[in-house]
Amino acid sequence: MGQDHPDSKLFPRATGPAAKMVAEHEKEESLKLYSGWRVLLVLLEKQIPFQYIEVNPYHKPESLLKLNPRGLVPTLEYNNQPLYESTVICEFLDDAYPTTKRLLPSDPYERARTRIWIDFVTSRIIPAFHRFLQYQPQSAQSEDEGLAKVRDDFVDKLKQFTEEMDPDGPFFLGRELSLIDIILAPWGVRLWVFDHFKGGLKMPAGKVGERWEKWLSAVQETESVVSTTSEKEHYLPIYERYAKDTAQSELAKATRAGKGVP
Ligand SMILES: N[C@@H](CCC(=O)N[C@@H](CS)C(=O)NCC(=O)O)C(=O)O
Repeated sequence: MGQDHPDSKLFPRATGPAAKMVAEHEKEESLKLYSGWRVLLVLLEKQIPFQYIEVNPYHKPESLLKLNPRGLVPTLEYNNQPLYESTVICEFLDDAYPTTKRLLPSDPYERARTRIWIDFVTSRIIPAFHRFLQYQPQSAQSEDEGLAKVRDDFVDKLKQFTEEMDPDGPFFLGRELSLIDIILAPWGVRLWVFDHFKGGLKMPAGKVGERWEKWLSAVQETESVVSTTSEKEHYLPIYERYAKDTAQSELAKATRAGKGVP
């Protein structure tokens, strides 16, 4: 896929704090990450040395396509071997580098429960996020009703996720950030897109709403998240294309076709 992809001209590089992080990880390392926010957070949290290779996923370099036939990021190169699928890579890194901070619980039941909620984020929350963001009213009446429906569906998914959290937190499993927080973080910290484009998220007040806000604040203040966030002004044109349902990423196309995450 070349320069002619409709989204290839969107600002393709990290900006602000994220640009600094990219610059700090340009040096050659045997472990190479081709973009991807979740995996980046895992690498930083676990203090694993890595080389960051920034790719424009809409203008895919040959080096990425050689490693990952799907041409998606994140893609990891580990001892000259490829790995892809963000949740698989995140779990792999926790297994392959066991001596630093563990991101999955050691208790088998809690590990399995975490995986249920990792799957919930991928199979339920992210598709609902995109159905809401890409929603286009068919008529003046459906503007309110249709939007309310996709909003409620998304909020309902966030509520279900929140109800599973440790009651005190602030993170999902308790005091420490773990993999399940990282899995949702990239979408959590970009919820402002709904205020900007879709009239707000409207998470309910009360116990669940408060617990959700506590989780979100803790994630937003986490050093690895802060240091990998780009400037809002550069996210806006990207998200405007989603909000108008004109984005041509695989995820945008899958959402339009009523499918899940690619
Ligand atoms: N299931 C994949 C999804 C990866 C994915 O959709 N990546 C996006 C960027 S976040 C991408 O590479 N998009 C390029 C495209 O749509 O062509 C994963 O979790 O790794």
